[in-house]
Amino acid sequence: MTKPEDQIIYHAYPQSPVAEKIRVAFGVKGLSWRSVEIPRLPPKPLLTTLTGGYRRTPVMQIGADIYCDSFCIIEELEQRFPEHSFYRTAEAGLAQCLSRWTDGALFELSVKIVLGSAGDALPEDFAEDRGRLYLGGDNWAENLKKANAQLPHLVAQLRVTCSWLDQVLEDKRKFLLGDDATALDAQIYHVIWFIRGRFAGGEALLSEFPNLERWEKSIKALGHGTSSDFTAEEAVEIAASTIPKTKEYVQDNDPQGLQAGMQIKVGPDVESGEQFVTGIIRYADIHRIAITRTCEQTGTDVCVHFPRTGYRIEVLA
Ligand SMILES: N[C@@H](CCC(=O)N[C@@H](CS)C(=O)NCC(=O)O)C(=O)O
Repeated sequence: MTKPEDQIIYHAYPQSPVAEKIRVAFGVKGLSWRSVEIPRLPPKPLLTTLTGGYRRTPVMQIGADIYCDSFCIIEELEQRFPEHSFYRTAEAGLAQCLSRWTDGALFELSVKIVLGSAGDALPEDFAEDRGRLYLGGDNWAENLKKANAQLPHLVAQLRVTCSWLDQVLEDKRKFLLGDDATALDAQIYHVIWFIRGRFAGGEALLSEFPNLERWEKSIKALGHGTSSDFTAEEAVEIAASTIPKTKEYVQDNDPQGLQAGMQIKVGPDVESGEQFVTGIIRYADIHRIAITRTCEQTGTDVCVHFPRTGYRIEVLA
């Protein structure tokens, strides 16, 4: 049986599309995980006490190591559980490049369609929070109206991507890169899942693409691995009862001059005004930055991991 400090603890909420990306990734590898349901809106005190302020969804925890961002989570899952690799073809690097586009432009387009089509029907606090995150900070209300007015244009943009995917799947392959599911399936599927589930015109849009719909069924059939519920308090308790397992290492030639022991802050490289997380560098390489910080609630150390891609690091001391 897996020891408590080695269990995957997954902090997310059911409606989150990025959380669905990782649930599918769990399915690809057939993993078991503990599910902590977090609030959809801040404050999320039992999450941010672990992350140091990072508030996005999802976050994965294993013991006292905390993994922020779905990109970092997928990378960590691949390292810890290499069986049923997320990368079945020689084009792994190309798939990573593509995943940056799905996480950025494609996801943002789908958010605009979902928020824009819901318009005034969105609860005010939710509209403002997500508007600030995805629709340009202080200009969110104006941009939400714009998304509503431009809905046909936005849908026309997404329809192009759907047709590209449909074309890839035309030869009856089960998944995007062949008959085995890879990370790229999860990285694209969550956007389609979001559009089908949350955009009123989603079903009609997707019904134009029979190969894409068949692929959706194959992904659904993979499932989400095996999950069991866990409370946020239990998760914090696990972090407090162990120590971070990440080794201390900083790769040479870091372009930002990063060195072990430096105090830095790190956060999403976007203009959304999100809180950065402060800590001491424990691990840094081309792909990953991990910092040690003390959890306010327990007074014990956690190690918080972020991908380098899409994240900004500022050296404090
Ligand atoms: N680049 C991040 C994006 C995460 C993201 O934007 N998630 C959405 C949920 S789908 C979110 O955090 N929304 C605000 C929240 O949950 O508080 C990742 O891949 O994990």
